Formats: sequence, C-alpha cells, structure tokens
Amino acid sequence: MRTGGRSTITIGADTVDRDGLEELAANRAGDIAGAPVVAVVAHPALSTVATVLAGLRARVTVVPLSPDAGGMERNHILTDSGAALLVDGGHISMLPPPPRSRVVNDVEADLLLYTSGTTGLPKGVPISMAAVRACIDGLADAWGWSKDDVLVHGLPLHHVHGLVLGVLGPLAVGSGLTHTGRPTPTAYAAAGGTMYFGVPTVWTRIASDAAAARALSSARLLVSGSAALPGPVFDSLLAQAGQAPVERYGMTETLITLAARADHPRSRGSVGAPLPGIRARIVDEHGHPAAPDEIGELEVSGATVFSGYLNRPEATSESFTPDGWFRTGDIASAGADGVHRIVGRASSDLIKTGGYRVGAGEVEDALLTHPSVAEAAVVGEPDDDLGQRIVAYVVSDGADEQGLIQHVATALSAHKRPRAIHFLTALPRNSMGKVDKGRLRD
Ligand code: MCA
Ligand code: AMP
Repeated sequence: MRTGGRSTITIGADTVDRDGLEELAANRAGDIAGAPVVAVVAHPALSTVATVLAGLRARVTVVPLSPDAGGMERNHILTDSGAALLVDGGHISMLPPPPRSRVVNDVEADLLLYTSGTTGLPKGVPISMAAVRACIDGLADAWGWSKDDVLVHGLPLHHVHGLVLGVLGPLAVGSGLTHTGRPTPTAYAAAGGTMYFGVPTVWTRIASDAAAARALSSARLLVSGSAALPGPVFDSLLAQAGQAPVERYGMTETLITLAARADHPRSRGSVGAPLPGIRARIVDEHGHPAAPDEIGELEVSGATVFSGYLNRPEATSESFTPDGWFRTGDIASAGADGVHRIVGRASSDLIKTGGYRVGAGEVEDALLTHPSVAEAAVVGEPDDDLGQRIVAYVVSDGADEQGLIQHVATALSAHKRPRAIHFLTALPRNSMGKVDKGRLRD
C-alpha cells in the first residue's frame, strides 16, 4: 500500500495533495450547489471526501449513507433528511421530493449523521462545523496532533469516528491521512503512520497479530474509541507495541467530550478528562451530583454538543435536562482529578457491536416485517471480538435462521444482522406484559 506523506490524503490506492483534493471538491461543488441536502454513499474513496468538502464549501448539508444500508434504512434516511440528490461515486441522481418538508432550515447542519436509538429508525443528528472545529482543536491539544503527523485508520466514513475525527481532523490539523479501506491488522502494520485510530475490535485483532502489533511500536500514538477497550487488549498492546492506546469517549450527538492526554500516564479503562469547552457531570438517579468515584449517569454540555435531533422534538427534549445538559445514557464515574471511566450503558437496548451503535428496537422491527415472525426480541451478548454481538429471540411459524438474518440484511446495514437467532414458543414477559430480556440472556 502507498503511504500518505505528511499533508497528503491517501484512500485505498488513491493519493492526492491538498490542492488536488480542493480541485476534486470544486468540481463536485458545481454538481450539488443549490441543493439544500445531499446524500452521499460513503464508500471509502476520495470521491466521498470530495463530496463532503464540496458540501461544506457550498453550505449544502451532507448526509453520509452506509454503503451497505438495506432498503428500509436507506429509504428512511433519504426521506427523513429531505435529501434532493444522491451521490454514489461518480453517479449523481435526483431524489423525489419528500412527502412533507424535511429541509433542515432552523438548525446549523453542515453534516447530518444518523444514529440509532433504543426503538424506531435511526435519528438525524445535525452537526455544525463550529462543533467539529471545537472538537478537533481539543483533540489536537490533548494528543499533540500536528502537521507532522500521518493519521492511519480504515473506519467507515458515515460516522463521527471515521469521518469527523478521521477525515475532517487531518484536514483541519494539516496532517497526512492514510485510509486503509478496511481496518485490518495487516493494513495498519503496512501504513507506517504516526497516529492510529481504531475501535476496540480493531485493537483486539491487532493484539492477536504479533507482527502487526510489533509494527505499531514506531507509531507516536494509538487511539481507541467508540466502545470500551478491554483491559487485556490494553495490556497486550503495551507488551507487544511498547504502548497502550489512549482512550477517548464521545457520541454522535456530542462529538468527543472526554479524552486521555498523550502526555499523561495511561491507565486501563480511563477515558480522560473533559476537552476544552466541555463540561461533564455525573448524576445519581435523582439528578443530584455524584461524589468522586461514585457511578451515575454522565451528562455533558459545551461547544461540541448538538442542539437537537432533526424533526424529533420529543426525543430532543427527553435527551436534555431542564438546565440544558445532554443525558448521554452512559454510566460513568469521575475521580477527584477529573479523569472519567465509562462503566456501561443505562439501557441494554442500545447495543455496541464492533463499535457500531445498534438499537434493539430497529432490529426487532425489521424481524417483525417477516411474514412468519410473530414476536422478536433482540439483545447484545458479550463477544470477545465485537464487544457485543447481536442475538435475536424469535417466535415464528416456519422461518429459518439464515433466511431471517438475510431478511434483516435487506432492510438494514450488514452489521445490524443478528449473528444468531434462537427460536422460542413464547417470549418471557413480566407481569406488565413487557418482554423480560434479562431472562432471555440468562
Ligand atoms: C457480519 N457478517 C455476517 C453477519 N454479520 N455474516 C453473517 N451473519 C451475520 N449476522 C459478515 C460481515 O459482512 C463480514 O463479511 C464478516 O461477517 C465479518 O464481519 P465482522 O465480524 O463484523 O467483522 P468486519 O466486517 O471485519 O467488521 C469489524 C469492524 C467493523 C471493521 C471493526 O465493525 C467496523 O468498521 N466498525 C467501526 C464502527 C464505527 O466506526 N463506529 C463509530 C461510530 P465480509 O468479510 O465478507 O465482509 S461513531 C462513535 O461511536 C462515537 C462518536 C465515537 O466515540 O467514536
Ligand atoms: P455513537 O453514537 O455510535 O457515536 O455511540 C456512542 C456511544 O459509544 C456512547 O454513548 C458510548 O456508549 C460508546 N462509547 C464511545 N466511546 C467509548 C469509550 N471510550 N468507552 C466506552 N464507551 C464508549
């Protein structure tokens, strides 16, 4: 693989310098200018980056789509966002106008990213460039990220991690970028960068590949995020690569809010302190501040936090406290030194699999569209590679496991497919008639 030099951008086999990228973006800007919202199929390719940049320059809201999104997910995102054009590589098509106006007019949305909740289809999260800049400035400070760095990663370009941090980050800082197409241990080892981004699954796979782990010993900084890094993986990378990753924590809605610093000692499970311009607090079940080291729900506010979901006033008001803090839904603790640890999620219906956030309800709804499925319950079960794997429990008249997995894949993205389906004659329910997912997992 060719390696991006300082300040060049390499994606797969293609490399451009800054001027070359600006030229690609300028060409694309002519195609999309005037559209309020443009969707782009986020292939790992320079054309995706050029479309995003063109949108930012032309003040067109860009909605990146997962390249493997199934029909139900894709139609929802295109309709909900009000996208007028769909860019797929070199191909641009016009979309039918949405049934009612979905145009993003009262929120600052340079990007619109879709993310799953516990129920229903994914929600649109408008992200402003002001928030992106604040986030990158904070991370550059925490990690000493500079023009001299070459960032390497192979993460998908339709999420905050791969796109906002992993592409807009190097462009803002002026560092080089090598995107490896997929985040495989071999590709990371061959890329020769100074900084590497990965979700825990990527680090787990690198830790089990001795040659890849050794090759990363020449890197300046390894960074893990999007889910909790398992302690044994932290230890294994420390032993093999001579350094453990720094961890940082964030959400689509808030961008990155907490980060361990490159110049501080690293410790397992620590996601560091709030970035500049961010405030974080831990509250108990009554909303009162928790004492140092006590666990509670993490709430954040500040420059990188979004102002609300697109077209979802109820979901928005539920996710903010009356005094304006965003309820993350994550359970955490903070030491007297301000260093945070994430210990879990308040709701077991948000699953993190390979760093992807998947709502149990979204997968259940997809299963229920199958004519032979009467009832469905989806849970995340512990998985050494993925953190959690999606498992479905189904009451069905004649459906088979592979057929149902395939059925979900035609509706949603590939990583939302259940890895296993168990067939039951009835789902366990509590006295209120609600499915008792605890008993399913047991
Ligand atoms: C997957 N496969 C399946 C099933 N699921 N096959 C049958 N049944 C299933 N249910 C297939 C896949 O398509 C793939 O096939 C093969 O099995 C292996 O899949 P998998 O185990 O998922 O591994 P992978 O394809 O190598 O993906 C692992 C990954 C990926 C690369 C770590 O999960 C990934 O890119 N994750 C990143 C997610 C991310 O960026 N999240 C950030 C969200 P084949 O090999 O043929 O393709 S932003 C965020 O969280 C915040 C802001 C933050 O803090 O960052
Ligand atoms: P997403 O919206 O896909 O951005 O997912 C955000 C969620 O990822 C958070 O609410 C956390 O549950 C999880 N997450 C992100 N970073 C970390 C981390 N370093 N440790 C534990 N969980 C994390």
